[in-house]
Amino acid sequence: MASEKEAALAAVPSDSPTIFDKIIKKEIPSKVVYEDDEVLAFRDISPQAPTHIVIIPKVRDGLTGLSKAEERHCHILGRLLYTAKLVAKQEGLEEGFRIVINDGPNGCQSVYHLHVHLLGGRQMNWPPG
Ligand code: DGP
Repeated sequence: MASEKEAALAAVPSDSPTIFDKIIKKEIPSKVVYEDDEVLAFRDISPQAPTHIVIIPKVRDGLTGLSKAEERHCHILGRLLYTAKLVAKQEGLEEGFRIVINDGPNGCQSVYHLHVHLLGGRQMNWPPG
């Protein structure tokens, strides 16, 4: 399996449907930990921490990545972060957690459907790699 960095460098930024559309439609299985009308949160297939959850908007609406955000996206951006807080509590991450949004090739983004990574369950380092 390619490393996350290799996958990111091989990914072509585009507006085409992604694997996350299939996860939203339940066409492929995922371990969903939270779902509402706007947001879906599921366990990352390649966890980088004991708890690693991906939080996505169910409707992409042009948000292939954070760099494409416009004023109209402020509501869903807030929902994504608030969901991260809810899920962190649900997962018992009382000692803290990290939120990551990768953007573009330099940011190591491999799936062009905006998503928030929620990582926890271990001591993080700084600076990140
Ligand atoms: P990023 O590199 O920031 O674009 O993160 C994309 C994440 O999506 C990466 O950590 C792995 C995860 N991922 C990719 N495909 C699947 C999948 O089919 N199922 C699940 N659960 N996660 C996936």
